[in-house]
Amino acid sequence: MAETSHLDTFARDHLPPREQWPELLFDLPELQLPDRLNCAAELLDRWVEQGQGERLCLQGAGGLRWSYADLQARANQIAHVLVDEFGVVPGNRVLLRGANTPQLAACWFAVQKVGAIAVATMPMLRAMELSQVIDKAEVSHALCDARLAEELTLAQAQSPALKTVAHFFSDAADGLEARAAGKPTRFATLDTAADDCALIAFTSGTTGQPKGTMHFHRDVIAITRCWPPHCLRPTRDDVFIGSPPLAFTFGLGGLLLFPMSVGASAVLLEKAGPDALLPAIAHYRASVCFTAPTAYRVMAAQASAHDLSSLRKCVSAGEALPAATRQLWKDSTGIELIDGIGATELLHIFISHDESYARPGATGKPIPGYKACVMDDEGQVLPPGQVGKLAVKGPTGCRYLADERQRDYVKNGWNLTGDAYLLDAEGYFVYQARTDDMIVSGGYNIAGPEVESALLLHPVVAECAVIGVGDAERGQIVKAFVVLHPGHAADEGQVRVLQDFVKATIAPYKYPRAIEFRASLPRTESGKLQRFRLRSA
Ligand code: 3UK
Repeated sequence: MAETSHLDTFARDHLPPREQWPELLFDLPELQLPDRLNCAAELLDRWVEQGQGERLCLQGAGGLRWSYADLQARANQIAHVLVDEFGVVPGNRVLLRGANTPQLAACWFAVQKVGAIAVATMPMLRAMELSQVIDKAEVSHALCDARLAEELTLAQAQSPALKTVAHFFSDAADGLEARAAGKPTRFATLDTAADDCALIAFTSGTTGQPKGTMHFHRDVIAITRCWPPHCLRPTRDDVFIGSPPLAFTFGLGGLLLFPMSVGASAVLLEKAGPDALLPAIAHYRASVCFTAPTAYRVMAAQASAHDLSSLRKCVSAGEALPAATRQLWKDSTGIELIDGIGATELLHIFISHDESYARPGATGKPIPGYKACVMDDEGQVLPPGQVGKLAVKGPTGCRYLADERQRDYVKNGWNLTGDAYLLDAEGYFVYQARTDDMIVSGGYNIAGPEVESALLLHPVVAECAVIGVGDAERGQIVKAFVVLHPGHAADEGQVRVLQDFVKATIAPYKYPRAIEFRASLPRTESGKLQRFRLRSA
């Protein structure tokens, strides 16, 4: 490890022991990075130094347009506030809370510039969840959108580690804008070690205490050199847009790091549900879109009402992309979706494809820089065609902040993502289910998402979720929760129609023996189905 520039050594002190890290691969020439590296210097300062400061960088609500130089000036002023007024020292953890806005992005870069560690949190988190994060990461400072102040104030009362909270979007005399206004627009970005921790991202885990994943400056740059140039191939003229929060590493990469790595621009939307995203694509003439599979499904139905002629590339991640959704999107826009599986533990996407080798129903192939295989429970690599555990390694990997669960995620140098996959004969990785979501019914192994994909092919089905429920005779039976498109009967006849449809689409033993109609399905803020909530219902 290079000599740290962190005066507060909390992150290094709480890394997992070296022997519990995954093996790291830096085979690609573009992953030969220097020992000293600050991701803000690379992604932001570099453009200004190269005379590109006037290029458009970020757009936000109210016609806001910031060039690279504008963003740099803002981030520099906030960096001065952090250091001069709040006494932030390198290595301190700074919590960020806000909807996606250019202001939040400026805060993120300010934290990087002073060599502190960004702990971005999902806007919907409540006080109790914020306190867990603050306590676990020993967060000392926070920058918070004033409109989301309340829950953080409640959390602060519970969590004495959090000393200072500054609000942005506030007219208060001690608000962040007022404090930043008089500060110099120049700031010398700290020369951090490439393996100094830059961010701690908490997983959207569904059970137990949240896990903090530690990522270095080197990791932030590494992900910009793997998936984007090989699968997305963005240009400096692209306009990125999408829904994932910057607190979700899918959004951080897709809406901030990737556009800035090529000198392109991004639109940061505070509200980016399917209904808002389509008109925004038209309004900003966006060319690259990042969102979840369910959003593409909803948007496909409304696409013809909007001018999407600017759109060039569409990326789906967070959940498996059903073949039906890929087809719907292609039919309504002409665009072949780029699917990719990523994980907070690996920072971003590691198996994906570009439009030329997209295969319906498959996630793709390991992207350059990463290796993947499918293993059995003993860690033996399985031959193609057999379902097992997905194992991955590459330049990034899992390092949980002081967490025993490190031993579950990393085994023999491989990251085990918790997904059941198979490798097909052509080298494509085909998603089956989360390992805990595999259904065993009457001796058959059934992957819930495969049954979901079949149901989604039926025109009355808007959304669905499939789980296993206990059954005296079969151990488990397949149960589907179905949201119908408006105007369709939720009755016994419909149940039989859907059951027969699944039997005719995939192997009949996989059909849902039980079907329950729902008005909506439980989802996380990052768009993932919460099957555990259906199981306990
Ligand atoms: C699932 C997928 C099938 C899979 C993420 C892109 O989702 C992200 O991170 P999380 O930590 O969840 C990781 C888990 O989500 N998953 C994600 N993408 C896909 N399953 N197909 C996909 N395309 O179970 C994985 O283990 O919330 C996604 C980039 C950054 C991310 N953090």
